[in-house]
Amino acid sequence: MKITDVEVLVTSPGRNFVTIRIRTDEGVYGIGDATLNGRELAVASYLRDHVAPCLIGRNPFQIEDIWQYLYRGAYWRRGPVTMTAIGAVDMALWDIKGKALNVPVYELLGGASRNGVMVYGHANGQSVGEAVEAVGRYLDMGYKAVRVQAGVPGLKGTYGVGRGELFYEPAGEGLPAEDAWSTEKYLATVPELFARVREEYGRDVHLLHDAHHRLTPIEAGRLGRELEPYALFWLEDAVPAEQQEAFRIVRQHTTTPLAVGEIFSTIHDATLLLRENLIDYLRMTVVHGGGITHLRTAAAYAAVHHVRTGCHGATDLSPVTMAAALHFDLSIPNFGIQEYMRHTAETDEVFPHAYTFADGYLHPGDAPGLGVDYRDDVAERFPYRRAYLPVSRLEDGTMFNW
Ligand code: GCO
Ligand code: MG
Repeated sequence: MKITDVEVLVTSPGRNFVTIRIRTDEGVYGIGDATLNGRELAVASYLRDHVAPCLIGRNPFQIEDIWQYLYRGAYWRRGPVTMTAIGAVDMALWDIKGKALNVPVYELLGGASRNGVMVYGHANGQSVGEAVEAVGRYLDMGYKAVRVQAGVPGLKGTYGVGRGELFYEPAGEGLPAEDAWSTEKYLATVPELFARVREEYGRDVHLLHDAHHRLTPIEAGRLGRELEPYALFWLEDAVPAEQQEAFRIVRQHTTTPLAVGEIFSTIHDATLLLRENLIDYLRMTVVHGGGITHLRTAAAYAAVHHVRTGCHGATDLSPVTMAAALHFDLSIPNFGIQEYMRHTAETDEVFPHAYTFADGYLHPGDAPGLGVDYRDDVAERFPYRRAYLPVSRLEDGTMFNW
């Protein structure tokens, strides 16, 4: 089998997605997600202008060799654009192999290690009261785990507070919106939020929270400690993770489990975190982490250090990534949890998929390959629109972390 054509497809059914479709001389094709939120066209060009010409004529079954070719062959290793592009190709190749051999991808990865993939949904509200109510709606839908975020009184546009009930979409059309931030105001709200949620719903539900890279190590230590009575499943992105050593301080101050990794592009972003047992969950996922091939390396390294996975699954990761993540999650030994933010109806129409939700669990389905398709006729109705994530400033105007 040989690769004959590589297409890079851009569509915006409510938000932008970049997709690669790799065709072969035997008629089998595979698709991969190449979406990098707010920088979509950089990856599209990387693939179209620099990667596609190198793939023509190659054997798509040589997934590892092609991965190494693109990673080592670029000379400029790592980085989100490069690793997202490699991730997209990798997903498409696993899809091709599964379809050609007529098995779902999880069978190629060693088979199912569990019956389903536990997911967490996103409950949020402008106020603590609204967020507490939103948790109830997720429990009614059968979720076993819920991430909870609430607006911070006095701040406009807090991270994690959505516009709709099931969808949270922070990217907006046009130039970046500006949010305001105050760590003091935020820290004064969060413990009360979790106290109220536990009071209302008891101990049986797993609760998660995302600090979205906003705290210093000592502030994160304090928040983690104040949340200990509410037994969180995890506190995510407590501090920006460029400096892995910072997690030593957080770890010394709290037993709240820590998760990080959605912006990591290779395992090299997490080696110290894992070696020193500074985290509990690694959040890398297939699209930004170099594909299924590299994520298996990352998960294996994490497993050695008692760390489980918790793959990123926000709306800016297309249904192709969701499917790839589910095949991966189902197969590995150290799976922890999977983030699940539902896509809009338009997105689901562009990407018909075999994965299904029941009783708090997702299953990738048993269609050959990844079990996701791409409908050009629908996608064409939604042309690309420039969109960015917001930026964030302190109340005095100082640029901060969004
Ligand atoms: C999450 C993430 C997202 C990111 C988004 C950026 O935990 O789901 O933090 O909300 O902000 O994926 O593109
Ligand atoms: Mg996050």
